Amino acid sequence: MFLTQRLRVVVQSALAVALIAASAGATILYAGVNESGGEFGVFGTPGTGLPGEFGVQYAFINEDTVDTWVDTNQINFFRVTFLMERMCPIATGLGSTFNETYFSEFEAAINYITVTKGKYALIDPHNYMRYNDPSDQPNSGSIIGDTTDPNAATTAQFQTFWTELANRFVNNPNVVFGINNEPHDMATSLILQNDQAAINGIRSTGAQQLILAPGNGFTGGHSWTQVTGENDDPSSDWLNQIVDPLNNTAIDIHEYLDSDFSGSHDTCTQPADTNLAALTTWLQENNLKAVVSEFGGSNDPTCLELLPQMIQYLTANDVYIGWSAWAAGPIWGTASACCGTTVGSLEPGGINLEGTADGYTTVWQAVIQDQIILAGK
Ligand SMILES: *[C@@H]1O[C@H](CO)[C@@H](O)[C@H](O)[C@H]1NC(C)=O
Ligand SMILES: *[C@@H]1O[C@H](CO)[C@@H](O)[C@H](O)[C@H]1NC(C)=O
Ligand SMILES: *[C@H]1O[C@H](CO)[C@@H](O)[C@H](O)[C@H]1NC(C)=O
Repeated sequence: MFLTQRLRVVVQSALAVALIAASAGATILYAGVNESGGEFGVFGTPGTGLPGEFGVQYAFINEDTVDTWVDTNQINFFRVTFLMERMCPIATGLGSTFNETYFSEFEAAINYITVTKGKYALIDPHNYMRYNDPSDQPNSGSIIGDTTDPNAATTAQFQTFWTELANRFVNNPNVVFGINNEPHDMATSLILQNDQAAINGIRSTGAQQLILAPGNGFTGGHSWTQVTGENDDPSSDWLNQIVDPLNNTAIDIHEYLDSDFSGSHDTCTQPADTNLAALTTWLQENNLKAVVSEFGGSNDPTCLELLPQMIQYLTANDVYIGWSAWAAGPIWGTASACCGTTVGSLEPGGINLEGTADGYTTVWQAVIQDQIILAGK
């Protein structure tokens, strides 16, 4: 999730593509939510909230609401966020030296989801492909691999980091590796270079699990074939050059349905079928799959209409193999995870700012729950 006024929105020329009939075979393998919280508590002056206090400034999941999601809502996929500056303290830098306390807290959440509950967990370094200053995400911190920035972590360090992380989960088939959250405003060729380094590191351990590779422009689906940022090449120009010896890497897509695709407004005006059409064609032409690991909407009637339509579009187009909504998590309180200030989060049993039921009731149960159609089910 990003907070943006800066996101340069290039409204897509209306590429009207007919919706494929909803009866086409569903190929959704993963359906679920984000569990956001491991990256919380760092906004302010540089260093704020680092390393942070577990359970106070950051936390990964509530086990009892994960139980609700799995046992009542029948989802099978959780995207679990963490902060790279907590996993790899700035003093020792990005690489194989982890903060073992933070890692074990994160590992406990992943193991609860994947071993205790038997579902899938997507590991999400929530870092916008930046490292060393998360105090004003998504804009602070040095771009990984930026050779013009003497403070930047190198692509080789990023590969070392992913090699270590993958090695720790190599024997857990229910783990999915997300290379990074929402790269933006950097050379698209460098995103490819960093993605490839992560894939090389992960595969060097023998890990065979699915990897998700992000593109530029906050990995937005609507802008996949467009110039984003100041002058950055479209993701579509570079991301089809990824090489995975196991052919098990999919594209990681985020897509919000409000006017500027930021997820900050409480009305939805951007239908997914037209906005994702060019991406869908690119995926088909390049024999690639995608997971929409972030999307969201409020309980406004416009969102309650467009959200289920979006999932229906993903279900009807076999290049999409999964989705996870933004967001549940243990420490949202009454705050909204996206989409205006009054909806609250998707955390089961929560309330919003106004003291009424949060988005779990008014969005998830209202319009998303019925859209879970998994392949083979
Ligand atoms: C490691 O993380 C724990 C938990 O957040 C924290 O208490 C500790 O100070 C951290 N250690 C370092 C070296 O950052
Ligand atoms: C790679 O995977 C895609 C999509 O699953 C598939 O269509 C393609 O044939 C595979 N290519 C190889 C070389 O296995
Ligand atoms: C999942 O959580 C991350 C972490 O904050 C967030 O950026 C993202 O938007 C969320 N995705 C969805 C689909 O909710």
